[in-house]
Amino acid sequence: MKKLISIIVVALIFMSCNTNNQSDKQHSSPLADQVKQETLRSWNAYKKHAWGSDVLLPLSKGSKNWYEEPLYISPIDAYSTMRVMGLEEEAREIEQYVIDSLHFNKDIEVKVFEVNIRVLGGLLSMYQYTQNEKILAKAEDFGRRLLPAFKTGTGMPAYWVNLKTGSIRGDTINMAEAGTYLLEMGILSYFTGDPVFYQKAKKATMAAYNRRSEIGLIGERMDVQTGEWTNKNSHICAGIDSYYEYLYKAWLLFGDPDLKEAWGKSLAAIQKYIPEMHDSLLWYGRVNMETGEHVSSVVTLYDAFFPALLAISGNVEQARKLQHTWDWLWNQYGLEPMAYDYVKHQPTYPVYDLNPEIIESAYYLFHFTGDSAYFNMGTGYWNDILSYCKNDVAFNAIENVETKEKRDYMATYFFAETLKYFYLLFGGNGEFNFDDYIFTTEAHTFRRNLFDQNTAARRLGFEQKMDEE
Ligand code: DMJ
Repeated sequence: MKKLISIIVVALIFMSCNTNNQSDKQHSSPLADQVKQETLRSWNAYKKHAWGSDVLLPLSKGSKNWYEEPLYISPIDAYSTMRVMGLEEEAREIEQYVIDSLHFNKDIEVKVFEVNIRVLGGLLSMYQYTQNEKILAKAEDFGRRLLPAFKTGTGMPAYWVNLKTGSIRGDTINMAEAGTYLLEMGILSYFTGDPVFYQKAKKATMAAYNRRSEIGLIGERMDVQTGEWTNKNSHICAGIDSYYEYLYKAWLLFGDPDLKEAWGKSLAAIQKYIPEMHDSLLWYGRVNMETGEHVSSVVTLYDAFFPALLAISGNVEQARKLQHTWDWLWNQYGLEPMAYDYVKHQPTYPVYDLNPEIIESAYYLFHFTGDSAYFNMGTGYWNDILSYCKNDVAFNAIENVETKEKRDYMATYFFAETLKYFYLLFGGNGEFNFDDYIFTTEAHTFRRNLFDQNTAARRLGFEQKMDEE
C-alpha cells in the first residue's frame, strides 16, 4: 500500500510538470535528483572502501578484483554515467587516475567479452567526452591487447586472452561472447583510423551469422576453432542477446549494409519461431535452431533488453507487449530472478544482481511512446531497489528474490547502466536527447553525430552499397 501511494504521488508530481510529451527535454522529476544523490553516495563508498580495485563489496565494506591485478573496472564503467549526471569532479578524478596509474601490460588472463564492453567501451566513451589523446592511447593499447584473441579457426575470439603475452585459452564460447565487439571495436577504428579492430569484430560476428541454420537461426555456443555448434538452442536470452543488439546498433551508427541485412534476416527468423503466448503473456523462450521447435521455457532477466531493441528498431507494439511480461515478472517478487521458467512458474536461479535491462526498456519505451506507464514502472523498480538493495554505504545484490537474502556484491554495471537508465528515465539532465546518442550494451553513451557514415566506411573498411539511403 505504501508503495502504491508513493507511486501515485510521484506520478502526480510528474504529470503536473508534463503533458505526456515524447521529448526527453521536457520532463524531470525529483526522482532524478534522488538517483544522482544515490550514485554519489555509492561512488563515495567505492572510494572509501575499494579505491583502485575493480568492485566494491558493499556489505563487508571491502573490495574485490576480477583478476590477480586490478583493471579499475568500476570507475571506468562509471565514467559515462558521471558525465551524463553532470558529476564533473568525480569524472575528472577517474580520468586522472586512468592517465597516471593505469597500465595494461599485466600478466593476467582476462575475459575478452567482459573487458571489451566495460573497459574498452568505458575508455572510448571517456575519450569522446574529454578528447584527451592520452585516453585514446590507453584505449588503443587495450584494444590491441585484445586482438590476439581473434586469431582462431573461425575468427571468433577465444574466451580468455593474456594482456601481456597475448596467449589465448577457451575454445567454446557463446554467441554474445562472439558477437559483441562491433560498437567498441568500430568506434576504436573510427577514432584511430585503423580498420583492424572493426574488421576483427565483423569477422567474428559474421562467423556466427554465416553458420545460421536453413531457417535463419543461430545456436548458442560454438567451438571457435572448428566452427561446430556445441549448443543448438536458439533464443534472444543471455548467451546470445547482445549479438543481436550489436547487429542493429552498429548498423545504425556506421551504416555498414552487411549488418543491416544480417539484422533484417535474423529478426525475421526470431519473430517467426521464438515468441509464444503463455497464460496470456508474451514470452521469448528457446527453440532448436534447425527445426524451430520449442525446447525450453527458461528465460533470464537479461532478456528484458529485448523490448528496448524492438522499440528502437521500429517494433514498438511488440516491445510494449514484451515489457508488460517483464513488468509482470518483476512484480511477482518485487525484483527479478536471474532465471525463470514461465511454464513451471518458478525461478530456476533466484539471484538479482542489480541488473539494468528492464529499466533500460522502460526508458526506451517511455521515449518512443511518451506513455507515463513506463515512467511509473521505473518508479516502482526504483522503490523496490531502495527497499531491498540499499544498504548503509551503497547497494547490494540479492541472493534470492523470494527471501530477499542479501549478497555482498555491487556489479560494475550498476554504475554504468542501472543508475544511468533510472536517471535518464526520470528526466535528469535536460540537455540529454535520446536520439542524439547510441548506448552500447554496457550503456556507454556515444554521440551519433560524431560518426559520419562515409568516413566510417573508409576508416572501418567496409563497402557502402550504392542503393543505401
Ligand atoms: C551488462 O554487463 C551488459 O549489459 C551485458 O550485455 C549483459 N548484461 C549485463 C548487465 O546485466
